[in-house]
Amino acid sequence: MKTIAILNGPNLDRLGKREPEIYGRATLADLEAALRAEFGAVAKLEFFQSNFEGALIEKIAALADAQVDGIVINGGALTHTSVALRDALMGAHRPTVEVHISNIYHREEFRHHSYTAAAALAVITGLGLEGYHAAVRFLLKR
Ligand code: CA2
Repeated sequence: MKTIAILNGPNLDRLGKREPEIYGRATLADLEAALRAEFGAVAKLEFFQSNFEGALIEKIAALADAQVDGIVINGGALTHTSVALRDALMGAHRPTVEVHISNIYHREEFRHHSYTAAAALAVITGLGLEGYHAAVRFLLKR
């Protein structure tokens, strides 16, 4: 059975609790339940959220050492700021899909650039939480 890690960065623990017009009403726990409902029988899913850049970097290194089969990452705002997160993903050499709930290209210009996208096989932006499902499906099929 393949193992797929689903990583969420800063403030995504607030999903469903604020800004529903941008991010919807579902919580991170709802997302985990929905992904487990769709993929739980065919994949081992590992969830991790942190508001700390270093914690995400250490998690990515641990996942690389464990040779995880795929990484789905929504780095939150770190997407647009963190060379360190990009280096961690680059160094992990694991198949990675970057997900954004909102369409970052419909938003402020500072969100249009992703430092981490170059470390990903694909970027999904604007599909809401469905983007995580598409990312896991893609990683399991390849
Ligand atoms: O659209 C996305 O998924 C983002 O990665 C979300 C980040 C944002 O900085 C990126 O530009 C795009 C922000 C996540 C904050 O999420 C919240 C959810 C509910 C309430 C407050 C923040």
